[in-house]
Amino acid sequence: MPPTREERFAGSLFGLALGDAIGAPYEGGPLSGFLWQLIGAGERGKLRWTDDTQMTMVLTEHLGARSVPDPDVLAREWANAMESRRGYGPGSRRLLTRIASGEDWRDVNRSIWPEGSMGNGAAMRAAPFGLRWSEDREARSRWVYETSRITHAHPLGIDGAHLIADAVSRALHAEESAPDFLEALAEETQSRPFVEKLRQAVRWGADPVTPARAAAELGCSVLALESVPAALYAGARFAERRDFDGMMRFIIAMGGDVDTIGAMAGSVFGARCGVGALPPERLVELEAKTRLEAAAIALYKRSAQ
Ligand code: AR6
Ligand code: MG
Repeated sequence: MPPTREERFAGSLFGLALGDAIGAPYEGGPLSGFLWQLIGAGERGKLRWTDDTQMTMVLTEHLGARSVPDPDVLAREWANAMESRRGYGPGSRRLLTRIASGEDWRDVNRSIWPEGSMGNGAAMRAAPFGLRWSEDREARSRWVYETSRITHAHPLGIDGAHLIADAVSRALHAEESAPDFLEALAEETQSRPFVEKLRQAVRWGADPVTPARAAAELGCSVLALESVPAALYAGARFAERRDFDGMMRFIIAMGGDVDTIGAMAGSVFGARCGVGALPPERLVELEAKTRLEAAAIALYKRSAQ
């Protein structure tokens, strides 16, 4: 039996949190992994997630509570929820600190780089838009844009977020092979640099390329242009086999921004396979499950209205 729509919503958000939490100790090499274990925020003894889940949870709650997002309110909610020991990107941390102290996001979002950030920080939190507006591309696209630029004004940062939202909404319905799924996303996106990366993965077809090759050809850094295609490839390939553990082993072996690639891939995996395909022994260890579940249910109800 294919998963219900409600199971897919929960699957996408829990898949994101699990991918993030399982990947976190591997991000940025052994030293930062060790530091995360030692001084990272979160509930001790649990599988602790990072900024990816933190921002996605706040966004999910925001979307569940209203018919359309309010970017000014959302910017303050993100800023107030920021815990610096959750592993935020350096640019985002600085911007959110300034927003928390009362500055308007429009005055700060290009203050570090003139074009804004092209990190993957907007893409990592874009899954809820794919769930909320899975049938309405225009609304999905509009709200991804209006909220991504709060912290990520660079076109590549925003394009990466569109792709993750589109991939999650497609995964809710599609039962395609990984190459067909990636090709459909390439056809939908207007962003040339992303199209090239996606087509690279499409050309591999059903070949099980190694993590080292995927990392070398797609990239796996904090830049959206690298980690978004890598996550879409891993998510699509392993969702076909309902193999979440295999997906995480592959992502850990690729290296780089492991937690965020895990989060993005996990959100696509969960939207396609449902919460029942996530490893139960890891799910019980996850921190803040009740809050995440409530947020998923509210978003589901809102999108069903
Ligand atoms: N020009 C040059 N370098 C850039 C530019 C630019 N326009 N934009 C970003 N970078 P940031 P994020 C580089 O700081 O995207 C966390 O682990 C620059 O080195 O905006 O929110 C999250 O979980 C910058 O510091 O953060 C994500 O995994 C970096 O890209 C990850 O970090 C990241 O951009 C990125 O989070
Ligand atoms: Mg990260």
